[in-house]
Amino acid sequence: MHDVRSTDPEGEAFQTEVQPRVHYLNATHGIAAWLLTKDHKRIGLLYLFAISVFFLIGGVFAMLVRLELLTPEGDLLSSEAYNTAFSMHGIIMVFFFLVPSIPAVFGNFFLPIMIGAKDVAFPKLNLMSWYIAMIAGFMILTTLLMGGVDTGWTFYPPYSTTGSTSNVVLAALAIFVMGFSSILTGLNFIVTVHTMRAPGMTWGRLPLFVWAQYATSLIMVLGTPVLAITLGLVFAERVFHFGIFDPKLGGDPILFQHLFWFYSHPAVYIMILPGMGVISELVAAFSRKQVFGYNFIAASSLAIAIVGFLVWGHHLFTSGQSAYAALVFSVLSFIVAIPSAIKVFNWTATLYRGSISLQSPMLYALGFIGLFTIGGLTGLFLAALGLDLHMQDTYFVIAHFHYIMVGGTLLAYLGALHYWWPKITGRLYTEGWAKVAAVTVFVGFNLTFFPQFLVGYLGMPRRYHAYVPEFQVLNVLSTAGASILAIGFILPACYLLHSLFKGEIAGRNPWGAYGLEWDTTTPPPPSNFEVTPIVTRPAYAYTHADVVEPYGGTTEGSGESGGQEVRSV
Ligand code: HEM
Ligand SMILES: [Cu+2]
Repeated sequence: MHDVRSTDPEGEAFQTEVQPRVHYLNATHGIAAWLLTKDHKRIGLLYLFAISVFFLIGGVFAMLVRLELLTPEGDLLSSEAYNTAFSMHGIIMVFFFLVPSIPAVFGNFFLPIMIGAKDVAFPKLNLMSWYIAMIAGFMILTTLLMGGVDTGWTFYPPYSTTGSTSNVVLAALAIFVMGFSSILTGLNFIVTVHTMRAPGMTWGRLPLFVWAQYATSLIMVLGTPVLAITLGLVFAERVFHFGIFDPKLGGDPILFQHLFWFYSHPAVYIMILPGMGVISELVAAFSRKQVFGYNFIAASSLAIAIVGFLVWGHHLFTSGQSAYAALVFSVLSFIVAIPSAIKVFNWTATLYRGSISLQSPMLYALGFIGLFTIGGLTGLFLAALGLDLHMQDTYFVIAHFHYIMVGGTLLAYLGALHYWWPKITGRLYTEGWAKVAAVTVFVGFNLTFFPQFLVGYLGMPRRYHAYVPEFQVLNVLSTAGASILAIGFILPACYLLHSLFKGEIAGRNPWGAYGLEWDTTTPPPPSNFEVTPIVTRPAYAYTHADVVEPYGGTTEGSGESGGQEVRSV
C-alpha cells in the first residue's frame, strides 16, 4: 500500500504524522480489560475474532460438501454425514457469520465514529450483545460436538420436530439466543443514530454506510423476534408434543414455512444491506466523487427494509399455496428488486468519469457490483412463477444466493476489512498481496458458483450426496473453484496477520478519503475524537483535485482551516 492517493502536502502530512501515544488499543492492557471493555471499537474487534472462527468452521464444512460432490457416487461421506455437513455449513455461515459480520464488526467500530459520537448509546448493552452471541456460539459448537443437525439451515418440520435427532433442540435454542444479540445490536444502533450525532451531522449528511446500518437495524428489531418465536415453537413441538406444525398432531407444516420466511427473507437483507453501505463508501472514496444520487441510495435502503417484509411467499411457490397468493408474491418480488437496482445504477453513475484508483478495497467493490447484479437478476428468474417451478430446490437456487451472499456480502466484508484495516490496527498491509488475493477470490468464486447455475438449470437437485454422472464435469469445476477460493481466503489471513506485527505504520488517512473516521487519529483515541467534531459539509464532499480536507472542522489541532469552510458540492 505504498501508492497512496493523496498528493496534497497536507495529505502527505497525514501519512507521516506520528501516531498518538494513547489510543484505544494501548489505553489499557490485559485480557480482562478486553473482555470487560465497553469501548465499541474493542467490542467490534471481539466480534471480528469470534466470527473469523465461525467462518473457518463453516468453511471446513463447505469443503467437505464440495469434496463429496467431486464424484457422482456418495463415497466420501455417508448420506447422513453429508446432510449434517451442508446443514452445519448453512447454519453457521448464515446465523453466526453473515448476519453479524458487517454490522457487528464494522458497524460497531465505525458507526459511532462516522457520526462523530464517542460511543454507541448503550455501551454495556453492546458488550452484553457480544456475550449473548458467545453463549449462542458455545451452544452451536456443543451441538456440533454432539453430532450436529441434519435438517438444513431451514429446520423444516415435520422432519425437524419428529425426525432428525434431538440435537435440533439445542441448535434451535442457539439460534434463538443469537437472535437476541442481533436485536440488541440493532436497537443500540437505532438509538445511537437518533441521539448521538455530532453537531452539524444532519440526516442528510449521514454517510451511506450509516444509512444502511440504520435500515438493517430496523429489520433486525422487527424481524428477528419472529424467527425466535418460530424456533421456540419447534422447540415446544419437539419437547412437549404440542401440535403446531406436525399434521399427525393436528398442526400445519406450511405454517412453519410462512413464519420462517417471514423472518428469513428480510434476513437476506440483513445480510446484504450493510454490504451495500460499504460499497457506497468504497465507490466514493476510490472514484474521488460525490456519490451519485445520495438521496436515492439512502431511501432505497429504507425501501428494501420495508418491501423486504412483503415477499416471503416466493419461497413457497411449490408448497401448494393459492395461485393468487403466488401471483401477488411474484409481483412484489419483482418490485423489491427496484431499490437494489437503484443502488447499482447510482454506483455505476458514481464511477462514471470518476478518478478511479484500483486499490484492493476498490477491487472488492467492483467485484461486488458485478456479482451482486448477477445474483439479483437470477433472483428475478426465481421470482417468475413458471421458471421457479422448474428450478425450485435445484443448484440454480444455490448459485443465486451464493452470488449474493458470497459475491455480495462477503466481498463487501473483505472490502471493508481492507479499507478500514489501517485505521483499526494502525498498520498498513502489503497492497500487492492484497490485489493478488482479491483477484484469486473473484476467480475462485466464479469458478465455484457459475457452473452451479448450469447444473441446476439442467436439473441437479440440492441437498443430495450422489448425482447422475452427466453432472460430474460441472461439479469438478465447482470443487476446483472452491479450492482456489479457499486460497483466496487464506492469503488475507496471512498478510493481515503479518501486517499486525510487522506492517508499516499507517497515517491518519492513507487513502485520502472523506469521512470523520479519517479525520481522527490512527488508531483512534479511546473516546474517538480529542474534540467533538463539528460537521460543516455533506458526506463525500470530494473536490476534483486530490486534496483531502477534514470533514468535521475541529477534530484536531492540526491547524487546517479548510475544514471550517462550507463547500457546496
Ligand atoms: C433482487 C432481489 C431478490 C429476489 C427477487 C430473490 C428471489 C428469490 C426467490 C424467488 C427464491 C426462492 C427460490 C426457490 O426456493 O425456488 C430465492 C431464494 C433465496 N434467496 Fe433470493 N432473491 C433476491 C435477493 C436475495 C438476497 C439479497 C439474498 C441474500 C443476501 C438472497 C438469498 C436467498 C436465499 C438464501 C435463498 C434460498 C433459501 C433456501 O431455500 O435455502 N436473495 N430468492
Ligand atoms: Cu426470499
